[in-house]
Amino acid sequence: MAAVTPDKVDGVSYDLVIVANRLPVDRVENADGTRGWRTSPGGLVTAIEPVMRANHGVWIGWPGGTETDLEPFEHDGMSLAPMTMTPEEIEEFYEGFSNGTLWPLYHDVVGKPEYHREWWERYVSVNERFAEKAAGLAAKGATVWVHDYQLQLVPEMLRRIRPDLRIGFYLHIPFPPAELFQQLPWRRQLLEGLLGADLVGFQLPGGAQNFVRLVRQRVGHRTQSGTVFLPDGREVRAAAFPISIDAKGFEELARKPAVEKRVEAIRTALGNPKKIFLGVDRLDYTKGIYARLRAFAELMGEGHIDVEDAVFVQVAVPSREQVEQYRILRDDIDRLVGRINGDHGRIGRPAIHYLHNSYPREEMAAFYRLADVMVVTPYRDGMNLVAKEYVATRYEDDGALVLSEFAGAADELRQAWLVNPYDINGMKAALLEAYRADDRETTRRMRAMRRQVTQHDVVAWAEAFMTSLTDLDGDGPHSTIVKPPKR
Ligand code: GDG
Repeated sequence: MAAVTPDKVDGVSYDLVIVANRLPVDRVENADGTRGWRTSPGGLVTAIEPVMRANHGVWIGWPGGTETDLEPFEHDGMSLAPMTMTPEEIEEFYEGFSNGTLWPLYHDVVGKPEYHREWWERYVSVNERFAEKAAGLAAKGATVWVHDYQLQLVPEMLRRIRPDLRIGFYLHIPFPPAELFQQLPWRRQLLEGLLGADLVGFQLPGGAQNFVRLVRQRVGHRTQSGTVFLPDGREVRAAAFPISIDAKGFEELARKPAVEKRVEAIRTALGNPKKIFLGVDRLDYTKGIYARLRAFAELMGEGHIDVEDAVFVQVAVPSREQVEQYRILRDDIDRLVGRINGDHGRIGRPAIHYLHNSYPREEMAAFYRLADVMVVTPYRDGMNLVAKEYVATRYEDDGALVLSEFAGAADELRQAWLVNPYDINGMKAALLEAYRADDRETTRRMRAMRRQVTQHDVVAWAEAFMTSLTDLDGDGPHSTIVKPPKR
């Protein structure tokens, strides 16, 4: 790996460096044919942007696509350093090792992980490029915050080049139990990659425990509760930092008159059903879309729910369409929706409104406001922000949430109707209960969940991680990370 002199690559150096697979912007084509950037919607940008601004930070990531002549640029007051990606890297690093190996393995092997040596080699080389880029942009003693499963080798690679840095890593998806993780032919390298960080953050305490146990068993380091003791005297902390959303922002959005108007327009277009069920997911096999639609259809078939009274709106956001498993899933769901509507729909009254599309944030808020029963039933999910967003928009303390026990969010949203997504009968019972629940019941539950989500928002999450990282004793002087002002 090339040696990089700190401080002066690209002429600028930064006290805070965010490293994530994706940049927080998407390419857009302006009306006059010129190309520009648009901040991508999402919790991570909302969380990290204030910390970036307060600290003269830079964000390193891939902007999507295969453009090669990308220079660092400023957007919306954020400094962004784009990483290029060749078609081979997209195929082997991104679609291959990240989404064909790690994603299914880390989600309880809900899909079958594939192990290919070429994919692994590409994962190593892309991680190396990210590490070198971060090494070049970080000021002396800077803090680097690396994100997610695509970049697990970066902490160790970065530390090798720049031992002066303070390095944090956060995993957005679950960290699997040892029994599954040990399938991975490169398990030791990944653990050692993560051990380059001073702090490794997980969604839930279980993830941190799985990691520490694996480090003890597979790498042989001494550990004590959440701390790993390395032979060179360095300590690595593993802990849980459940991610959240911009709860206030979502509520404000939901209260906009334009959104309220959209809610009424959509309700009318749906034929004013008494109750609306809603699912919003990336079209991913971990999200349990198929089973939930089947459960709903059976309730209709058995006469518990009438198509004149209720409708299910399922938004499935296109995702990873180049990956074979995702194409198969799409076909399966298309067929199922067709069958259910054929069996249970009437003229002008389909049982399921299926939307394979993505929408602006306002429209998302309108969907959430519209839903009497929100159905979030993943087989495994690191957190699931959709569940929290639904809660944030229900400012009248109404609406029912049916939530999988296997979503990280279930740890905090205890008052939801919690279900085991593998148990179709159990899911049917919960859907029916939520459908029939009276106002007192839904209000009692929603009020408690709203308290949780508003008090633990995404800014609190970022602050907790940063505070924990800066409080650790490191070697040598590190730059001070400033907390963003309170909203
Ligand atoms: C991973 C982990 C963890 C969706 N459709 C549209 C749209 N969205 C937004 C939602 C939400 C986000 O995308 C989806 O987040 P989730 O958490 O539900 O799921 P993943 O994408 O799988 O996220 C997950 C998360 O990382 C964060 O750590 O919670 O467990 O799997 O914010 O609102 N946004 C817009 N249009 C859409 O059509 N604007």
